[in-house]
Amino acid sequence: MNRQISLIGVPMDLGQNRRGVDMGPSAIRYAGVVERLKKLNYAIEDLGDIEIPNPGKRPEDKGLKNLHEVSEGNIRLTEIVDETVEKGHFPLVLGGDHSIAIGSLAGIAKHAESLGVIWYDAHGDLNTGETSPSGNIHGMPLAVSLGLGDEKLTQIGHYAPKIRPENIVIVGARSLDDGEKELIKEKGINVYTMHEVDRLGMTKVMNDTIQYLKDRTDHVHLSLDLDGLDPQDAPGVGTPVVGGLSFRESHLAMEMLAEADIITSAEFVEVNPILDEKNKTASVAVDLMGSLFGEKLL
Ligand code: 6HN
Ligand code: MN
Ligand code: MN
Ligand code: MN
Repeated sequence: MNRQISLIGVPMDLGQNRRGVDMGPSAIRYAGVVERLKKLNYAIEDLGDIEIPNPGKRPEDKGLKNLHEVSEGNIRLTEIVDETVEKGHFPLVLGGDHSIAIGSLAGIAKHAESLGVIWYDAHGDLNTGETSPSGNIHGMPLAVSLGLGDEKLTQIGHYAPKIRPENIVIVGARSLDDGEKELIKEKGINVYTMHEVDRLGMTKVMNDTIQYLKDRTDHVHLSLDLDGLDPQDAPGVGTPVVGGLSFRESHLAMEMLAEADIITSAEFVEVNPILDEKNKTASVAVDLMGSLFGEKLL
């Protein structure tokens, strides 16, 4: 594992409707992320929070809420992630809503021949303006990274697409919109829904995912949406869905990724302290980061 980590806070809440997720980076810092990773002997550089524009009053662009502001914020994030990878550091991005994966992936993808992505989420985030039931851009970042959707998003970094559909593995899905299901079938995207996780067990799901991505990619980005976990374990999220991955399954997944040593960048998103219970969800995020970066029980 890269021993130098750059923390990048992204107080973005314009990709969805619930206020408060812009405080996610503060909540995660408060839960002790820096101390936790330092204890594991990493050199941590905290770059602070990037500036997110205030929501504009202009009418919604083609049904995409706050399109201009989400685009601007992601352009900034792209630059910082790009510089971080350039100087040889591991970018650890703290959200903010999941629309920020657009910028994370745009910043990383130019450094990879074949970028892999593990999308740990209750949702597919594969909507476009046409298929979205909400107009919320946090439901679109994976489609955007495939080059689908509004140019203000797909052309960030001045190239598209950022990833190939066969290099994506979604884990934990249990709420997919009709258009997303069609896209998954059309593009042959790998999805371990909760059904597969229950049938196969997390050990097999992660073993297969790791082997699959090892064989075909040179960088792997972990995009972990806290709503991938069950709301009992991670209540502080804006779009909770029952029947999710447990704290234990998630730890196992992170430990297996640490052991395989394949993750080269990561983001933890959708932590909303306003909806949380005593910073529980931010603490879970930090616990999972501990495991991802090599913490062991014994
Ligand atoms: N997230 N599929 C729904 C939508 O509005 O597109 C929910 C998206 C949730 C997105 O949790 O990152
Ligand atoms: Mn705000
Ligand atoms: Mn998501
Ligand atoms: Mn989600």
